[in-house]
Amino acid sequence: MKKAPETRGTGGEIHQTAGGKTARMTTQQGIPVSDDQNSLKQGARGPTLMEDFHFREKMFHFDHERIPERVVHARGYGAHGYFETYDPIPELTRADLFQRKGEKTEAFVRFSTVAGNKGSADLARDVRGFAVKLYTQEGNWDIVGNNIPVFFIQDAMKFPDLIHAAKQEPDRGFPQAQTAHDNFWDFISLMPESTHMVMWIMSDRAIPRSFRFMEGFGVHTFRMVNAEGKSTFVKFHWKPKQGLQSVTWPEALKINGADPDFHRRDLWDAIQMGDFPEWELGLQVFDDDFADQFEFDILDATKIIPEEQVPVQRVGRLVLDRMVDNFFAETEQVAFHTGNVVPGIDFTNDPLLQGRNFSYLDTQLKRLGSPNFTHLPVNAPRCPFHTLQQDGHMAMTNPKTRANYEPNSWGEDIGGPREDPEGGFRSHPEENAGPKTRDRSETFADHYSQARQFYISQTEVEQRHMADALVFELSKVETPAIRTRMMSHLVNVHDELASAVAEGLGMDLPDAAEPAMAVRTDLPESPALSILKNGPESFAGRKLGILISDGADASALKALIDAAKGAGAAPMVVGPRVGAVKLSDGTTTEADERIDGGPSVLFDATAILVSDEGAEMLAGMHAAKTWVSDAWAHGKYILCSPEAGPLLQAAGLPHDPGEGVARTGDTAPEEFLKQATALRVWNRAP
Ligand code: HDE
Repeated sequence: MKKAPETRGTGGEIHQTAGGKTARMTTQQGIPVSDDQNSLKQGARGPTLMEDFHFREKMFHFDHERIPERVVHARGYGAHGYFETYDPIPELTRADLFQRKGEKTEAFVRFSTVAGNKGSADLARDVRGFAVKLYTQEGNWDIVGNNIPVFFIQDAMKFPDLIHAAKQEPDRGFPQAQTAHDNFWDFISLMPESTHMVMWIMSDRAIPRSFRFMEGFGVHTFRMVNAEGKSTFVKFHWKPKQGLQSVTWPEALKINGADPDFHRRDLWDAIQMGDFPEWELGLQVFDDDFADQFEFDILDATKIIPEEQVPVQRVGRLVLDRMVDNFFAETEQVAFHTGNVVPGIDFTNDPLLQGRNFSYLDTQLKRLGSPNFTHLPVNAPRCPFHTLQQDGHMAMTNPKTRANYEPNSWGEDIGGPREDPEGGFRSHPEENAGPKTRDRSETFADHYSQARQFYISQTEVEQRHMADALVFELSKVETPAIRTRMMSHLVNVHDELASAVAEGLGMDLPDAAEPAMAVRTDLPESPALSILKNGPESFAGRKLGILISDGADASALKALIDAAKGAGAAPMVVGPRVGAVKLSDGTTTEADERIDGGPSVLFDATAILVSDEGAEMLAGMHAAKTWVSDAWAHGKYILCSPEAGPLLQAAGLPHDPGEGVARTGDTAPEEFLKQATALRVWNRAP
């Protein structure tokens, strides 16, 4: 029988090793493979033979590639980096990583959404996970936080209910990665304690521009304990050096279609370009006296401590400078756990934190399938570690000692590790007493005052976005009684917000839900809670989309690209084709994206550099018109060449486009980028 013609490509099978030689393909057992294209058959058209161990092993392994995705935070993206300590803080904590100025501690961070499945889109309206693993010299310390400093519920008992309500409804299996459905709002409207969190998730915090432009929070109150055993309360903050930035909801909807991996790609691009994102670790430090006189309970995870009341003290910086080598090995298998604390860090009795400390090990065992998940490189400590734990599935680092028990009378070499009563982790000896009870403390009863404080701390634009978000979400709720119940909580938060939402829904304002405690209207505005009041100081780290056509002014294009790079931004050229676009001086340039593949919604600011003929040609293209009309409608800053007129008009822009639209002859590229630091012209943005 004739052999089928060779179908192998010329590039795919060449795999270079570090030494420059092509690596020889083998099975998992190291047996060299002669043919990876065809299974072993009895005759070319005959049955496949059972003895084909290569086929069997390959298929067996493939069939077992998937592990259970995380029950929450399934969709995530991780990167490596380091934490660098500013000044030592031994007075606060004995934690080793804070003892030496300039010390660098290896770090791994995983960002995530909460509700969506692993394959869901990045721009879901959702909380973002911000989980940091610090591989310190005294063990791994995980700060498993979010980009929002409060949570929906006060007691871990309600977590499964919250997540069940937020995820797809169990009978129909949808909606995916959305809170805009009956079950979510049904549960939320029956849980007044979630009202403060509702304000945050209905704000633009829930649709960040990227991971690089969002804050992180440890949420709970933790303790720091110094060498003398003195404990101080602490809340953890991650402050992005890039400034805060979010997108708007109409943009989020479009981004999810144009690039469902928008946040992943953003982090990948930035790190590959050497533009390493940074956050400063901030501490809000306070003592028992403050805790006693503070308006709310510091153990209640639905409350913040305003930064204006307890300032955030910056003690180090986190830099992400390396992407993973392999997504599965690192990002998928990384196992965070709130219980991973080091000497000098300790817990409080926050009932949410206590519940979390119990939960995370279960989820890791379920996902990773073995109690030895700590042997995986991404999870293993970087400092020496010695336990007497042994065996189990996939044990890779069993103790080498004779003794696998303790106490033992074996000598130093084979007697195994010994406890360290002085240097080992010791829990803060907090005294607790009281009856065994399922009560919730009365100090947790105020559910609306800080929700109101959050609302009044926003700019008008942000307040409008919150009202719009509530109208969008509640419009997707099919059961009127749920909408009404939810509205009854909003009435307690703020009249203006409640009225705007009621109007948007076309319903009358219901009576206010009976608050367990009177709503405080005396809490002052906290500017730290607004995104727009904490935006970037420059256009650095942002993306500029430059739409060009054949005949575009070559020198204007070069000047703009140079200026953007000089400002630390990433210019991207969008053209009618990705291949050669011919410029005014006869040279050609390649576009990074074709117009429909690189819509303006993907960029922070835009430029339209076209020739007379180019403008006419693009004015007849739907994708080009949408590119321009979206840039306009989304309030983007736009720099255009004088020839762009016909395209702007075809896209429906007014003759005098007003603020935020500059012309290349009148405005230098550097000046334009300075203006674009404001990111949006809000009076024309959605
Ligand atoms: Fe989590 N959470 N959580 N959570 N959480 C998980 O652990 C849980 C909570 C957070 O990138 C799970 O490894 C309970 C608050 C992040 O791998 C699970 C409660 C905050 C991540 C779990 C909470 C978080 C998780 C699922 C209520 C912010 C992703 C997969 C008491 C402070 C970590 C996993 C990563 C993941 C339990 C509430 C943050 C099931 C029981 C509050 C960032 O163990």
